[in-house]
Amino acid sequence: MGPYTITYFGVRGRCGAMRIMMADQGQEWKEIVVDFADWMKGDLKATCVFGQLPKLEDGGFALYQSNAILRHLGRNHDAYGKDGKEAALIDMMCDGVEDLRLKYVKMIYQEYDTGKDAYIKDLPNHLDKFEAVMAKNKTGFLVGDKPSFADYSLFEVLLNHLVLCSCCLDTFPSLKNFVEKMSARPKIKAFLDSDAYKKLPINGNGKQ
Ligand code: GTB
Repeated sequence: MGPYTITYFGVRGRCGAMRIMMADQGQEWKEIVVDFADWMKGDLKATCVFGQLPKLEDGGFALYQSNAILRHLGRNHDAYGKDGKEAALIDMMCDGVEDLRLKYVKMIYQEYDTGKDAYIKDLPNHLDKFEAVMAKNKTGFLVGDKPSFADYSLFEVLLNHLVLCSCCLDTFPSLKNFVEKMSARPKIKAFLDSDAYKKLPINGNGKQ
């Protein structure tokens, strides 16, 4: 497998989770950073299956859609459960994270000024579902006893929500413990401390 190359804009955005996952797995990758003004010329867009980024290249194999990319990395790096049932549960949790991510993205890009407070008020009604799964599994991960691609996706979305509202996990002890433990994994810690991570804005419009 590999070498891996991510083509994306200069933000964390839809590539945050896959970068954290590759860092934690000790997998190197290259980045092609696309300037949004260049993107607007349309030549690169025309080559993308859905007219959007990110794109992951795995050697000569090109893949679009961030969650398909996470699944591909999950298969390549043994982060997709130990059997078919665990894989199905990991898919379910990844789709649950995607539902939350879509709400977050809508608020950030379309309703930040008018909808941020209501979003934060409603957030516990979404986080409590992840808290229940995490508390029930007791391993510190959503499914099984080691991180899957759904854990990396949840971790990244929680990091973004802690920037939005620093106390949002205070009533969710299992999620708080999860974020602390994931942040302390040596390769994740090194990545989160790196300029490559810190210099990138979370979102393309500067809101966070
Ligand atoms: N379902 C897809 C996935 O999960 O990969 C969604 C991908 C997506 O929304 N891609 C956006 C895109 O390609 C970028 S993420 N937009 C360009 C287009 O549609 O023509 C959001 C985003 C917006 C703006 C910036 N920016 O200005 O730097 C960065 C990221």
